[in-house]
Amino acid sequence: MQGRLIVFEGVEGVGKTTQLQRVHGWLLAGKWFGQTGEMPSVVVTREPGGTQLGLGVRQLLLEQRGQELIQAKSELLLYAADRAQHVETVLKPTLSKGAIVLCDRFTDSTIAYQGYGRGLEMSLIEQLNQIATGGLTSDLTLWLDLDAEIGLERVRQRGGSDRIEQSDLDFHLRVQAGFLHLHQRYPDRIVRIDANRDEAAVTHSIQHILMQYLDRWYGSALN
Ligand code: T5A
Repeated sequence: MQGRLIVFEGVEGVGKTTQLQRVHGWLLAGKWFGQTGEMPSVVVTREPGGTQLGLGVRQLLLEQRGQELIQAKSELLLYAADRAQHVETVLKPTLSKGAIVLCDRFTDSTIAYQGYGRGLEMSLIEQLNQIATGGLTSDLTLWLDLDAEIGLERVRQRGGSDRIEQSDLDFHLRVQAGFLHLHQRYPDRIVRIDANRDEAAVTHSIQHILMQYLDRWYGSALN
């Protein structure tokens, strides 16, 4: 059976990584799955940086390097290169074995950040996403919705902002608007989660949504 790709998206500091780890633990504990049959394995990955090549690309993208500004098109192409490697060497093989893949960011980040944020042409981004993914899309994207300013404040409190986090507030507000538009365009694939609550409340909402999708996908195998 083909696996399922579940993606976590949102603005900076929205709590994706925290929630992805909680969901990982919950899925592994297996209470959602029935006693019969073999539970799918669960794999965690991320973009950028889900491969060896991707780790190098992630450094290039996120570290502040001297005075040279990375151009928007160069940035877009680096994300696409990271994704092409990730899809071919991690996502496709893992999904073909039937695993549930939890991925921190995917194609919708490129639309929100490089499209809405940087203002690059959407047709160019969609073309590159298509080339990098070969048409692979998420089965479910959990969009953690939080005011960009609150997310940036969380990042500040944690300490150590990266190159993209250091962009001005208007950029982050455009990214946030981008995620809202994507959710409105694909309401079944991109589900909104109110991330302006404590971690446990956010996890609870995610589990509620996930149960509906897991039921659709695995039906009678569920508890
Ligand atoms: N990017 C990525 C593009 O521009 N284009 C693309 O195509 C792709 C794929 C990647 C960067 O690249 C950009 C987007 C990003 O700028 P990243 O590391 O994946 O970098 O993304 P970040 O959003 O920067 O990851 P962060 O780790 O900073 O944020 P998370 O994962 O959303 O948040 P998390 O879980 O680490 O939590 C942040 C802080 O908030 C606290 C946590 O304890 C932590 O201190 N927190 C909460 N506080 C209060 N209430 C809650 N509910 C909380 N949940 C977490």
